[in-house]
Order: sequence, then C-alpha cells, then structure tokens
Amino acid sequence: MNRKLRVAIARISGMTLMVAGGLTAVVLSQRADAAERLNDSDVTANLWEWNWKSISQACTTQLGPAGYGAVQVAPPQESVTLPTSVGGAHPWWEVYQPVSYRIESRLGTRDQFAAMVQACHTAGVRVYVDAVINHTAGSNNTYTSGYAGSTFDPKGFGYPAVPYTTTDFHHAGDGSCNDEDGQIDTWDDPAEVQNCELSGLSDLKTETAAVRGKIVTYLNDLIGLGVDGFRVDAAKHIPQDDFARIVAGLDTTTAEGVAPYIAQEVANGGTGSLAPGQYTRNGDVLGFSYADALKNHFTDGTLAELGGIPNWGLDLASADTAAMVVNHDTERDRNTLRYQDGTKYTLANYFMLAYPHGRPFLYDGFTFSDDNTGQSPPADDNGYVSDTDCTNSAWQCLTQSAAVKGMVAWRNTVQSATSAADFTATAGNVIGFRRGSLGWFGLNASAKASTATYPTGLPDGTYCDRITGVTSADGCTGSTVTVAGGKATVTIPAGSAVAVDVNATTTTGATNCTTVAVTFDANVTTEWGENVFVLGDHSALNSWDTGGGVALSASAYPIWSGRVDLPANTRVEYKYVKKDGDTVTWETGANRTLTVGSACTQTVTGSWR
Ligand code: LM2
Ligand code: CA
Repeated sequence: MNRKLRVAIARISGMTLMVAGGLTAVVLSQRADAAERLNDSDVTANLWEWNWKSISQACTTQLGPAGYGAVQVAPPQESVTLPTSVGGAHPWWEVYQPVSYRIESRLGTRDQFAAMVQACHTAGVRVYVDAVINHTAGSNNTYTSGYAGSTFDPKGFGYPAVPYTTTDFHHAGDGSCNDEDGQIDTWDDPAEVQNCELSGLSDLKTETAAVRGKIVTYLNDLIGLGVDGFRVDAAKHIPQDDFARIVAGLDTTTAEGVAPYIAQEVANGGTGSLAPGQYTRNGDVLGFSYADALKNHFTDGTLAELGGIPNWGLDLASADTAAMVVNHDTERDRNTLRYQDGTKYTLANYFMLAYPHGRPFLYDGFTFSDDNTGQSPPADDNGYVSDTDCTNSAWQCLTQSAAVKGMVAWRNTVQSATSAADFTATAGNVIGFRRGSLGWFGLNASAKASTATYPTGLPDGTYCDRITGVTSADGCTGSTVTVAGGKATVTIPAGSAVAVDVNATTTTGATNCTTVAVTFDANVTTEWGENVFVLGDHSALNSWDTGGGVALSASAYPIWSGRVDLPANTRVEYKYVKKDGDTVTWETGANRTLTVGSACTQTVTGSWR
C-alpha cells in the first residue's frame, strides 16, 4: 500500500465506524485524491510570524478560495526564548536562533503545525517553510533555553537536543574561517562569508556529512508533515556545494510527489561566487534587486521605464526569481517599499502580481515602530504569538484585501500569456499592458485620475474590474471596462489600478466569479427527526467530516435545499447524508462529482440513492 493511502486510512479511521459496510473503499480513494488538488497558481502569501492556528484559518477562509498557490511561514523549529533583549522582550528575531529541530515554538506546537499544513492543503494551498540551517542560536546569549524546554550551552557550542557539539561549528582560525574574531566582516571574501559567523550566530560546519545529515533529517521531518518547499534563511552563507548535497537528500513532497520548491535568501550586491546568480543551480533566489528596482521607480515616479525587464538591469532571470516587494528584513532596514509607504506600496504589489517576472511573494507581518525594530509580534508575556486579527491594526493583512485577492485571480487567469505586451505609458506615472488576449492591467501612480485609450488584446465585451469589482455571487459591484475593436478607453483613478480579464466579464449580464454560490436541490424522503446534509472533499463541504456539512432546508419537502460558496473552476466530490442525532446514513454508490464553473451561481439537482 502506498504512503498516501495509509495516511488516508489513518485519517478516516474515526469515520469508518459511521459508514455503512462496503462504502469504506470508495471513500478511501477519494480522500487520497483530495490532497493532490492544489491551486494552479505561482502566488505565495508570506504570512511572517503569524501563528499556525491563524495560518490555518487564513488558508481555509482566504488564501484557498482566492486561489493562492502557497503560503510561506516563519521558522517553525524550537528557538531561544529571550525574556529581555536589546530589542525588548521576545524580539521577533528569536525565531532565527535555533536551539533544536523540534517543531515546537512561539508560533505553536507540532500538532498545530501539522493541522495547519493539512488545512492549507485541503484549501488548495502549498506550505513553504523558512528553514534556518546556516546556524544555531548565538554564543553570546545569556538565556540558554528554548520554547520546547531544551537547553543549550552558548559558549561551549553545545546543543544537546539536536545534538550538535563544538566540532559541528566553525571557529576563528580553524582552517575554514580565517577571520581573527570569527565574525564576517570582509563581505567580498567567499570563505569568510560562508564559514564565519553571521551576526554572532554559531555557524554550522555544513561541509561535514554529520551536520548535513542532521539538517536533512529536520527538513525531511517537515516534508513528512506535508511541507511543499523552503525559504532558505542565510543561503548566501552556506557553501553552494554543501547546500546542493542537502537538497539531494530531500524527500519528494507528500501532496504532489515532486522535489520541494526552494527559494534561497541571497542578499544582493555579492560579486564573484557570492553573486545571486551563483546560487540558482540549487533553486530560486529571492529578488532583492527586483524589490530595489520597484522602490526606485515608484519613488521617482518613473513607471514608464518599467516596460521590458531587461532594461531593469537585474541580477537574476525571471525563471530563477522569488519576486517580492518587501520582506521582514527590508521593511525594517527601509531598503524597499513597505506598508508604511501606503498607496505606493499597495500599487507596487498590484504591479508585481500583474507583471510576468518571477514567482510573486506577497508579504504580511505585523506593524511596528521604527523606534524599535526588534519589537515582538503581538504575544503573551512568555512570547507566544497571539492569533492574527485583521480588524486590528497590529497586523498587516494586505493578502486578504479584496483588490489583492482580485489581482491573484487576474494573475492566475493570465498565467499562460508569459510576457507583457503593448506596454503603454500614457504619462510618466501611468502605464498599461496586456497579457496575450487574456487580461489587461493599468496603473496610475499619479495624483489625478487619468483617462486614455489602450490596446487590450481582449475580445470585445464588457469586463468587471478586479480591483474595485467584487467578483462574488452578488455580481460586478465595481467599475466596468468596455472593449470595442480590441481597445478600451479607461479612467484609472489617482493612486489606483484597473485590471480586467476573460474570467470576469459582464457581457451576458452574468458576471463570472471567483467564488460560485452553489445551490443543492436534493429530492430526499426522510423519516421524522432526520436532516439532510451535503458532505464532500472540499473544506466548504466539511472535508467529509460528518460532524458538520452543508445543512439543507426542508421548506420545499421532499426537496431539501441549501447553498454554499465554492471556488470557481474546481472539481469536488460529494454525497448526501441523513443525520438523526448521532446516527449518520450515507447514500450508497460512488461519490457524486460536481464541476464548479465560473458563473456566479450554479444549481445542482439530484435524488437520494
Ligand atoms: C536572515 N537572513 O539571512 C534573516 O532574514 C534575518 O532576519 C536574520 O537576522 C539573519 N538571517 C539570521 O538568521 C535576524 C536579526 C538579527 C538577529 C538574528 C538572530 O536581523 O539582528 O541577531 O535574526 O536572532 C540577533 C542580535 C545580534 C546577535 C545575534 C545572536 O540582533 O546582535 O549577535 O542575535 O545572538 C551577537
Ligand atoms: Ca555558514
């Protein structure tokens, strides 16, 4: 029996008790399939230092339905806990100081982590983990324990919970690190950058098989929990050959059976063997230069120059780039745009989603004061991070804004048109371009509305704007764009954008939607006390769990009727069940299948079997 099937059996063992004899095998194979239906999208939401419980919820209610392909999560291993520090109590940077590879941290327990991965997969979202493997907690620490209770000996380089001992680390003058104080201070010397200490953090001797073996065991443990890829912290500081051997030891992913996705953190500016392009043989590299270029053009008001990425002079090819507007380091060192930049920042994010360069990583962390860049995320006194609350200004929640979710749908729609065409600058700060004949995007970073005529490449018709138009079952509530003879005259409001695509039209009066309101009308004869539910392999159908499901109403008995929102363009499997207290009766036969289209409403009829 293959591994997935075994997992599936384990998962439903509680449920088989309630299933009528003979049905078990049918349900089994469907559960195994369910895990593989992930969103076809290259967009990642980097929910930095959100706890596992909050990420679970974000996947289920926001990222999955919006069509995100992946979520990036902060380092999950046990880290040092610092009740006091130069950055205050429990600074955010604790998580970059591993004490052990137990998945037990200020962000949650191993069980919560596993449940989060499961929930994200069920919602169609992959999970990428920030992997801190260049170093462990620094030898300068005076606090010596971690969030799971493991202790370490900073000065003695002892981390018994891994275990690592002093010979597993680089030390000043050991033949690898030739710097007298063991710290990196000559940033163009590859040996020093890769074999000495980064910010006083104990630098692992990744050239030894013993150290690499422990790192591989940690990463494969995560892959075993369902993790789909890694953002590799401080990858610049790990010799490329050592990391290649680590990558070669990784398992394939459980959900898709492929090599895990890799995005390496290589700060730009390095030359020779430290240049970002020298790392791409081991995976993608974070687009620091791309982020810098966005900041420059949005700050200078020179968007007209953004047509044609070769002119940007970037150090990485599109295919090797994990593109970003900002990350947790650059929002603090102010090298890139950041949430504090308001409209400019928002527009740069729309642009990143619209323009075909790299795989976009959108970022949401927590808000902070520039007076203390070490500030902890919202947390309790012991450092345990609070649940994210997007109604509270303590958190950044751009990935959940209607306009950004609309842009994710736009990008997913146009992804097969791999280049930007007809890049038109109608002013220095007003641009438009199309992606094949699938979508058109216009952006106005100036202070007044702009009206101009653009070639759109789109079939004639009326389209619903993804930025202002909520493509829900309620139809197109935003602005519309009419295309005639392939051209459209569009007014882009000041500091805003307009995005239209073939999956959001108003041509027939019925708006195409990203979320479809599906009505189930089932003819079911019931006994007094019985109620009818729909269960299925999507989280909105309670993932086959008989504890819930879509409750149907008997107001038109014997037609039981109910409505549920499902993502457009997906295939789900479902069945009707009768429940009477704890007694659950399933329909007989194979699961029913439903292909959810992109019309805003859809009705399904059927009779109990
Ligand atoms: C990264 N990329 O390569 C992360 O993106 C970055 O946020 C991490 O630094 C860095 N690598 C190491 O993983 C942060 C933070 C540092 C902080 C470290 C470790 O920017 O300031 O260093 O995490 O927590 C802190 C102290 C530093 C001290 C060190 C060791 O600020 O003064 O060095 O801990 O105790 C003696
Ligand atoms: Ca190193």
